[in-house]
Amino acid sequence: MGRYVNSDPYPYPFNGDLRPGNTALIVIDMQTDFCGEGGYVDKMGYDLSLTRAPIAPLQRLLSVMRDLGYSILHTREGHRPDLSDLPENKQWRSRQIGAGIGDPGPCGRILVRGEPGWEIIPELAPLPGEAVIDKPGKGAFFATDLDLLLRRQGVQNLILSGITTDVCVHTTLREANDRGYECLMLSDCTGATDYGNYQAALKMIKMQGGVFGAVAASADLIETLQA
Ligand code: C5J
Repeated sequence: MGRYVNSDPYPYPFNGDLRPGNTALIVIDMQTDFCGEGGYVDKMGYDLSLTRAPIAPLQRLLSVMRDLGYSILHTREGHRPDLSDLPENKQWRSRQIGAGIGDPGPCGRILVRGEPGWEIIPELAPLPGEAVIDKPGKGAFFATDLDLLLRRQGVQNLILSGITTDVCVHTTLREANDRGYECLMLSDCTGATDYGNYQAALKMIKMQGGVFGAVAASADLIETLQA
């Protein structure tokens, strides 16, 4: 029997074992720096509507998954105020496009922990008890305790959302895939600074029979969870 989501290129999860005890939603980097006015992405000159697109679908999904008792985790990309965990080349590259990590901006120092721009946007604020993973890099598994938390909870299925699809979400997806997690990317709950990259990032997941997992719309996930 099993429970499956109507997803592409195969019904998710591969084994039909989808339940609160083994499934978590991770909401990646929904911070002002990535989708708010005056933040890092705004300073680089990108169209904020692309990275804000997932907000409303995520609000609906969070409400459903919280009610059904699914595990929810959030991540924040950011660096220590003394920048001791900021690779020199990462800072140099960000300065090339006029949004230097650690430099002052309209939302405080860019991508620095504790600054207003680094906070998760209020629309998607974590609830008490939901884990928040602070990460210095793109991937949420690098230099964090995410894997430990997921394994302690018995999570096998990881549902990915957040921004940006082609950078932090994809890096996390790839890290999760290599660790054996069964991954689902939600197409309407993620966004990128470049629409072509967003489309390509989703396409990459589905190639080779689902080389990184599967892709679904949140409505299809919700339909399965509520059935
Ligand atoms: C980036 C992210 N784009 N959250 N970070 O630097 O995708």
